[in-house]
Amino acid sequence: MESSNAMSSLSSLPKPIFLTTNCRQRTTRNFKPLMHLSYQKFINFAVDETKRRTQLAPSPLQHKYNSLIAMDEKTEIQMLSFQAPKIRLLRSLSVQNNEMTQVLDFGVFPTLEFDLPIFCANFFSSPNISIIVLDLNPLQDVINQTDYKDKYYKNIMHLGVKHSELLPWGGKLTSESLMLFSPIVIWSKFSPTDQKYDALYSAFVDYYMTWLDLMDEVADNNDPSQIIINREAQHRYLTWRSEKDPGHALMRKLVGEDRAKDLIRNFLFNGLDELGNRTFLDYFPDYRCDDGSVNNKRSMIGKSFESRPWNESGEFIGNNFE
Ligand code: BLA
Repeated sequence: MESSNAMSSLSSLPKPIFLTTNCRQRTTRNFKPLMHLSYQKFINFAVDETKRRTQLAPSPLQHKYNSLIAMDEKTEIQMLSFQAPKIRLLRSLSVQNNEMTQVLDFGVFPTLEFDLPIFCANFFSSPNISIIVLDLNPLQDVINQTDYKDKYYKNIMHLGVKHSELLPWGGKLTSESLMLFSPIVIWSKFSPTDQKYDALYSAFVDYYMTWLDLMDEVADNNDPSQIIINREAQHRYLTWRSEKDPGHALMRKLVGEDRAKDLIRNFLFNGLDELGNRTFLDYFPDYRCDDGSVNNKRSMIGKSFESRPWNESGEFIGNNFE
């Protein structure tokens, strides 16, 4: 229900007129202030805090991916990317349309020596609805692999309990997404209000500080077999999200098919070409059509989990995929 509302507010976007990758080219344009909700504060906090904790350097991607004006001429897309000794890629993409849409896709991918979770903040807001995913996405299966789950999540379960009070479970979602979520995931949908915005910022700060603490604490693991495991886990994650992420339809509407494909593959989920060569169907064979192509449904199982499928101690309690 909500998803069709979210998408219908986008259907008025007109056809392509203007597109640039250089932010300086648009400085003479007169952009009105955005609706008061903005995710810029989140990005500033994360970048400043990361700089305080590690040597953050611009990523080679920054040169090509920095700023775009969408085809409607009024939606701005800003991109930032960095790297650091323990960070393969920190990247942020934000979409700001002063009339209706604010989006943040902020992710941090560890270097391959570390099996650290992936920091994931994906927020979509229109005037009627905000759709939120905030998590430290696990690199390993946290439903069956308790050693990995205990290593990273046992001591931080309180975060999920605390922040899901004001940002409660958003109801049924694409069931396959659960394989990428941790027991502390915040998945929520609500009407945007100042109170929710503040709650989200507070959760973002807590989750991000926690990720940075994990980064500080994690020890190098130069065991080649562990690095291979970490590489494949990141590659599988990137493969899933680059093919099935729910934001793709909006990206295509904003910047067109080719540009969206490039942003998704080479910026948002960078590493697809470098970290492995298995295909989507190698990892997710259930999506194979009879003719060998990838089923374009987002979910083969459908939507599940009306309520939070993790209990407060991090046990998975959502056995019913219905
Ligand atoms: C909807 N985004 C959603 C939903 C989820 C996510 C769970 C609800 C629909 C569903 O059940 O799939 C987010 N899903 C995730 C994330 C992971 C996942 C982060 O598996 C990763 C592990 N959202 C964005 C961006 C855009 C965006 C960048 O993060 C747009 C550029 C838009 N998300 C967006 C829109 C919807 C949505 C428009 C509603 C449309 C829909 O449900 O299809």
